[in-house]
Amino acid sequence: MRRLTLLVVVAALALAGCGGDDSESTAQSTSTPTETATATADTGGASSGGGASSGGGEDLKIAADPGGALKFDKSDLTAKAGKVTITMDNPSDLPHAVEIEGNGVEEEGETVNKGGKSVASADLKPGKYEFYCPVPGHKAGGMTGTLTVQ
Ligand SMILES: [Cu+2]
Repeated sequence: MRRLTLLVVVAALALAGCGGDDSESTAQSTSTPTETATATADTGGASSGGGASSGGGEDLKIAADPGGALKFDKSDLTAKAGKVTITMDNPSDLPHAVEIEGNGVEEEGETVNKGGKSVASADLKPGKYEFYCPVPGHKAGGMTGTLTVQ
């Protein structure tokens, strides 16, 4: 009986511990927009230069493979809901562009040659989107990735 009681106490303590963690993480995920914004800004802030400071949204930067491979330097992007802009640098000898597509959105940037920048911008709600190079054959060749909007 004593052992049982001990076990119960230990279990209760463990549960209490878990419960505390749970409510904390729940509070974080459902917290104020300010807190969420701060958390996301940490990942995007370094490259966006503070462009995402007001009204949500995010400025994202990617680049085509400089060696001419059919890929971007990133295959996963994350942004806050709002006006999301993807700017793609093209350091390769092939023409490339960037397009955002998904959930009824389709925004295609200009196709640019070496040294150019292709920009696609759209007002995005939370969800999963695709970004890819719309130059024929390039998406199929691997020039594609996932954009997650939170
Ligand atoms: Cu391309």
